[in-house]
Amino acid sequence: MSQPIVSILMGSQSDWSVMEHASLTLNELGIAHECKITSAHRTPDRHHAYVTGAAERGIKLFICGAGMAAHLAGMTAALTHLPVFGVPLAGGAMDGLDSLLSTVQMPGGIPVATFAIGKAGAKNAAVMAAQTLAMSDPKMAEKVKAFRAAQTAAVPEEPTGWQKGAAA
Ligand code: RP5
Repeated sequence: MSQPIVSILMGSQSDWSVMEHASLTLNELGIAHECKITSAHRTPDRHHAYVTGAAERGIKLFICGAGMAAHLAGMTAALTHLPVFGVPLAGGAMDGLDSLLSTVQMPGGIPVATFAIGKAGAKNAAVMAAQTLAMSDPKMAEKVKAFRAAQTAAVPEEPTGWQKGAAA
């Protein structure tokens, strides 16, 4: 097992069903990563210790998913010089709009690159992680190109279920 270079953080076990799509996509791209539950609110000391020790263990960027008052990505960005990708998660009374605004509205100087709410955001954060790593890794660039080509090839020209030739 190679050394993890991407860290996927989430605020709760309840976030895993969405954040696993980031992990699955990193697996598809052959990127070693680790997944941890560290809550900005419920486990602040665990979060602080993990994030501040990550760079020296070889982590190159973070993907952080959280819902409701989603401070996980912002708190991570506050503690590290590494890039932080934020994934707002749905749930609660506002169905993800609360976490989108909590994640994206960072003060100047402490950026969080924020993705779509939910599964698409989790997947895209992983693809963007690969694209970011590919800037200094030609082998990773080839993996990203292969991933994109396979994705394109998997799109059918006609929808399954269409009754071709049926009278209007
Ligand atoms: C956030 O609160 C978590 O990221 C999660 O999305 C949300 C609810 O957490 P649970 O009450 O389900 O543990 O901190």
